[in-house]
Amino acid sequence: MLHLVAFLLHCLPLAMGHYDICKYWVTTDDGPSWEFYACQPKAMRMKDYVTVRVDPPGITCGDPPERFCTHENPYLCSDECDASTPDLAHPPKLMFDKEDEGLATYWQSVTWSRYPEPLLANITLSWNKSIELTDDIVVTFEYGRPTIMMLEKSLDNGRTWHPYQYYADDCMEAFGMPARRVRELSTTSANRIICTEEYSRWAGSKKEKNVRLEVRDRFAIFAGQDLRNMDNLYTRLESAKGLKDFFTVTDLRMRLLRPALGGTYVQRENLYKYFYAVSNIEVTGRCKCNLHASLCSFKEGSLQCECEHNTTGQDCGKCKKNFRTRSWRAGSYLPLPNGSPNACAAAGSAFGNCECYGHSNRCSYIDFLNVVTCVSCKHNTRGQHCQHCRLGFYRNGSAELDDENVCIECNCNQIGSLHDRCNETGYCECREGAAGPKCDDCLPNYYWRQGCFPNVCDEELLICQNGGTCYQNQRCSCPAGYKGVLCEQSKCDSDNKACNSASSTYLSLTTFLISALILQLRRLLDF
Ligand SMILES: *[C@@H]1O[C@H](CO)[C@@H](O)[C@H](O)[C@H]1NC(C)=O
Ligand SMILES: *[C@@H]1O[C@H](CO)[C@@H](O)[C@H](O)[C@H]1NC(C)=O
Ligand SMILES: *[C@@H]1O[C@H](CO)[C@@H](O)[C@H](O)[C@H]1NC(C)=O
Ligand SMILES: *[C@@H]1O[C@H](CO)[C@@H](O)[C@H](O)[C@H]1NC(C)=O
Ligand SMILES: *[C@@H]1O[C@H](CO)[C@@H](O)[C@H](O)[C@H]1NC(C)=O
Ligand SMILES: [Ca+2]
Repeated sequence: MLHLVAFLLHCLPLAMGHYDICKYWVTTDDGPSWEFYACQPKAMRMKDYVTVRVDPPGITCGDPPERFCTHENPYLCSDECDASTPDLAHPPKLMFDKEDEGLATYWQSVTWSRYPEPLLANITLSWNKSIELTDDIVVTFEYGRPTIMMLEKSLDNGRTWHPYQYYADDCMEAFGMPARRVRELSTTSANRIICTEEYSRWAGSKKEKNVRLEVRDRFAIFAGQDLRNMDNLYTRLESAKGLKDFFTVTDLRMRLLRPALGGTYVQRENLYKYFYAVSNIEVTGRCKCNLHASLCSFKEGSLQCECEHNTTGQDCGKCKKNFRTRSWRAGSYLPLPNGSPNACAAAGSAFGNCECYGHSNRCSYIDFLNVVTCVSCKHNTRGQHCQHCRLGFYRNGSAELDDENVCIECNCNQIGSLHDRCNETGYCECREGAAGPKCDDCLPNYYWRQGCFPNVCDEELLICQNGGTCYQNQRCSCPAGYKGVLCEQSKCDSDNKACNSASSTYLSLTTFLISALILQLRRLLDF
């Protein structure tokens, strides 16, 4: 039996290519059974599955119709863009059509009639699916490449964006970055974001049309010039943090920041020759299925992995229901050459019958109790089956037991609450005077100051007397001559001596001031 399996493992990769199959039916002396492998879909032309958005509105030429010229023929401005005439229209979809031999079809922007205001356009490509790039992104510009542009990417369907590559005829001037080439990068900098001048210099608009994001050159850092040593690349993708994500996108955005100039400066008297025209955007990649699928299909407007290994989700990113005995894991390229499937396991299939709801992948037998129990429950769970929440956490009513979010932290206010436990709806137990689910509020007639204290004064019942004012419910600030918590006591009542001396000082001060005033008045009058 071992011989046969070994034979198959040895032969499959040669026959089938790398990581092409998820499972294989093997017949052995013990009868037929499945062998499972790490697997990934084939690379595809991703432009066939993309949705595109061009910004700002009105940036596409032809509405109203407009004339334009080319850099080769700047004074023969006979070309016309007219959105209402199919032959003369240049809508965004022409960046993704099949090019017939010879004639290029292209999207075109309005001309730079508003110079010196910049001519800006964003082209956003969305797949609603994680994609792993397998070859260069190649953008083809008719009539000259932009002198400044940048490429951005998103990994979360456009919620957040990150720079991918900068392009300029002068990187320092445009972006304050030194110009670099991908070929200068090393194994430790293979996912560095660079600014390149290679695709932005004027070379005649017919000669150099392409702008690239060099995926192959980055692969070559590990796999060698003709990508012969793919094993080394796969090993690196597995171990180097962030490297795999560098080649993964859900969306791409080209920010066109300055068109081709055809020379060193802009000719204000002929702005009809400045515009963007993109005839093709080639994106080659495969669906990211976490090495759990060899097929990816286009269903209901989106790409979807056809998940194996009892995984599910758009990217095979979780275990199927009832297959959550272990936590979900991505398949692995290692060990070479077939990788590890890291399949999800059905309850009962692995460790006797110990269900851990996916919060633990270890069970242990406790001899003197004669039970099997989950070990090191994760996601803040505890219990024999990781079915309870740890102290200080409570059960998330809208999550199932095998959900990572099943336990929510109580978050009791440390000062306001008696302890950090809470009840099943997240309510903490409050100290006297404290209130609210987390005990971070005070009951009425209490004020907060490192805990809740009863009001000393307020505007209703505990009013400061004799013209005193209540300071933050904590104390009355009393006028001279009064004291007591609510300024209810006259100082004279309680201590006559203090009272007299205070008032005599007061009197003599007044007398002094009046005398001084009279003195001043006399001087004025004498003058
Ligand atoms: C292009 O997208 C960026 C965000 O990445 C945004 O700040 C900018 O305003 C957009 N430009 C246009 C012309 O829509
Ligand atoms: C994105 O894909 C998911 C899963 O296939 C789907 O449910 C959703 O409707 C898609 N969204 C859009 C905007 O197409
Ligand atoms: C997935 O579950 C099915 C049904 O229990 C089983 O036959 C199959 O072997 C499982 N696959 C893997 C990779 O574990
Ligand atoms: C409760 O679980 C749901 C489902 O997983 C999740 O969307 C939600 O964020 C969780 N609530 C909290 C407070 O974590
Ligand atoms: C939790 O405590 C709050 C406040 O005391 C109470 O209203 C709620 O009914 C309690 N929930 C449960 C499930 O006991
Ligand atoms: Ca085209």
